[in-house]
Amino acid sequence: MSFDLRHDWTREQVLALFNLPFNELLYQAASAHRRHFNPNEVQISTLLSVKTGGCPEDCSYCPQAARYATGLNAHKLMDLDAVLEKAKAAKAAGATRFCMGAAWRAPKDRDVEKVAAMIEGVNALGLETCATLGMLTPDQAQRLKNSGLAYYNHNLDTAPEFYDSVISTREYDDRLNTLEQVRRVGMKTCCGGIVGMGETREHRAGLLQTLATLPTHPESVPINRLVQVPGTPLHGTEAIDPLEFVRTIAVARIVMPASMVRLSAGREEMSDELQALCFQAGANSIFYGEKLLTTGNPDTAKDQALFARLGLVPMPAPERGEHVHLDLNAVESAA
Ligand code: SAM
Ligand code: DTB
Ligand code: SF4
Repeated sequence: MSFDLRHDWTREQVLALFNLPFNELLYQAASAHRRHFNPNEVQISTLLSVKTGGCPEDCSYCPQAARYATGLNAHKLMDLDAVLEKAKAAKAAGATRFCMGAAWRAPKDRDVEKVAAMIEGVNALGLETCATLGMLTPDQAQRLKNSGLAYYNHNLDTAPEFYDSVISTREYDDRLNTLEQVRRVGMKTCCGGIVGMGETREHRAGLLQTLATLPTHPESVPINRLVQVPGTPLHGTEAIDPLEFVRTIAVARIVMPASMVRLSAGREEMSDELQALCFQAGANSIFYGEKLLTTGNPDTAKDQALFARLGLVPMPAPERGEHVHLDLNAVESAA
């Protein structure tokens, strides 16, 4: 085990990292990044909402909660063939991981059967698979593992002490329990949170400390910047200072140095310069494609231009060792 892989971070130590002078923090984060990764490679994931809206939960950031009038068109679980068409397109565009999201509190067993077929189909295309379906029973976790699911995304979202002001229909411990079921059957965890929900720096430190003291660090750590959707209770929240967002990425990189830190939701509102700072701070994964689940994401051409400007290249899929290709030639002149 690498000397910097620790599971004993205290809240004070994580907060002390947040409080470092910006340049020192970025230097430490960039150093940790280089110890574990090629700093010029970025892992590319594409998201698909396979079941949209109509969710019974009250997550106050989420446009898919049925109780908030967000104008979203709900959609039942997609057909297998339609999902595989989207997965093929994602692969052709250069993604190595395909993440299927469903607006469920928890799936029914018959839903899991249908998603298992999607996972088998996506795996057969040569993509890494990820799913985010809500809370899982032990048997459901095992069924997904048996279908070949590599990653399960289930976020802690925020610090334990801020959680109750964001969600009331599900406990923090429920989330920890689902993560335990996922680990127990040998799937990798994708687990992070959202910033910009009105939380304090202490809360951000609390989220990262909780993640970094799980029995194993989540292999992927999505850091989402709240996408403010009209109709959700968090619409109108004061936006997080962009440099504080960069600090959050940097601290995530230092405390979970061998994990993929994903610059997730919120990129559409970020400048190239802010994203470049996030990559400098150790972010090494993005969602690629015009849509997240229900909200927008930068156009692929814009991301290709950003990669070309920064000399970033897509990270090959680990276990397959395939080299992926984003067509950067078309945009080289923009660099
Ligand atoms: N329903 C399942 C669940 O909650 O676990 C899976 C889908 S849910 C949409 C996945 C994650 O998306 C949430 O945990 C949250 O972190 C993120 N998310 C949802 N709405 C968001 C928003 N407006 N801005 C940023 N992240 C958001
Ligand atoms: C994660 O942490 N972020 C993604 C993924 N996991 C499933 C979802 C972001 C959703 C943003 C709001 C939307 O598009 O609905
Ligand atoms: Fe439902 Fe997931 Fe949205 Fe919460 S985050 S309302 S559980 S879709």
